[in-house]
Amino acid sequence: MATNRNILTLDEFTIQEMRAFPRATGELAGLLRDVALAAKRINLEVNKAGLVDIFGDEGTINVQGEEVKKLDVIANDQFMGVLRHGISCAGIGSEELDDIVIFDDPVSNNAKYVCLFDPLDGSSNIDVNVSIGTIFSVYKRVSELGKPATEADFLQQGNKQVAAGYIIYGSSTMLVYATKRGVNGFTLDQSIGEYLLSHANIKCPEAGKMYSVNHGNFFTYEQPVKEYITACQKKTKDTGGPYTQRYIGSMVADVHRNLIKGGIFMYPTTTEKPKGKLRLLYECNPLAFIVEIAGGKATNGVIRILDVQPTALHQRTAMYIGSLKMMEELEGYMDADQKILS
Ligand code: P6P
Repeated sequence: MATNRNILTLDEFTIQEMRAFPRATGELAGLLRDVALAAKRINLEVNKAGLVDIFGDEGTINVQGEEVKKLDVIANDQFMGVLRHGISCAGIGSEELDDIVIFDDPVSNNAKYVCLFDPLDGSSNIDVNVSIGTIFSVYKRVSELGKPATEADFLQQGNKQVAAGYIIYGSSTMLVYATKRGVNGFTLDQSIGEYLLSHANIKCPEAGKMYSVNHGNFFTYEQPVKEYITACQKKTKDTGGPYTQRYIGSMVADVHRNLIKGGIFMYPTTTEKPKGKLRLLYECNPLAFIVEIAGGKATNGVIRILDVQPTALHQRTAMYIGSLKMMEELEGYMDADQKILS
C-alpha cells in the first residue's frame, strides 16, 4: 500500500504538538515514543502468541532455547525496559508488579514524569484471538527533581494526568492517546513500522445505542443499575432503547468501540467484588481521561473517576464510562434511587 505522504507519523505529530508549546522540552514526546516502541515489540509477540504451543508452553524452554514467558510478563518487561532506559520517566507502577519501581539513577531522577500501566489488559482473551490492549497513564512528578521519585508521584488524582493512552491489538494495532489538547489515534503501518495518524481529534458521540456490561452478574448489581440495563433492553421514551448489547470482555476494546461509535461500558460493584474489579490507577483513570477529553464522561457511580483520591497502587473501583447522554441517563436512575434512600 502506497504510504500517503500527507499522513503524519506519531513522531511527526508529537513534534508538531511541541511546536505549539515553545517551552516544551520534548520529554513527553520522548516518553510517548518509548511507549510506542514497546508496543510495536509487544505487537509482534501478541501476533505470534497463537504459535507458542508450537514452540512450547509457557514456563518451558522453546526451540530457540528461550524460556517461554507469559505475554503479560513480556509486555511488562518491554515497557519497563524502554522507560528505564529513556530520559523522560523517573519510575513506573504496573499491574504486573506488587510495588512501584523507582529507577533511581542520575538521568531518571531528573526526569519530569512517572508512568503507570496495565501492560496487557484482557490477556485471558489471547488464546481465543480476541482483541487485547495496553493502557498507560502519565503524571508530572510532584517530588523534587534530582532525587528519586516517591509514592506521592503515583497516587495523584486522575485529573492531574498530563497524558494517557492505550494500544489496542486488534484487527489492526492502534495507539490512541490524549493530552488536554485532544485525543488522537494512530494505526500501525507494519510495512514501515510507523504509527500513522488515522483518527485525528477523536470525539466521543454524545449519544449512543450500545451498552456493554457482563449480564452474568446482573442479579448482583445495585437496583438503579439493573433498572438502567432493563431500560436499555426496552423501547422507552427516555432511553430511546432497545439498545444493542456488546461485551468483548476486554475493556480497552469495549471502551475503544464506544469512543468511536458511542456507547456506555459498565463494570459495577458486585457481591463478589464489593469494591469493583477494575483498577483505578492504570485502567480506569487513563481511560476516563481519554473519554472525558473526547467529550464523554466516567464515574464510579458516585463521583468522577478522575476526582477519586487514590490511596493504594492497585486499588479497585466501579467503572461507568461512555457517551455523555447515556451516562446522564444512567445517573438519572442512580439519583432517583438516592432520593428514595435519603
Ligand atoms: P469479567 C479483563 O480481565 C478485564 O480486566 C477487563 O479488560 C474486562 O472488561 C473485564 O476484566 C472483564 O471482566 O468479570 O466480565 O470477565
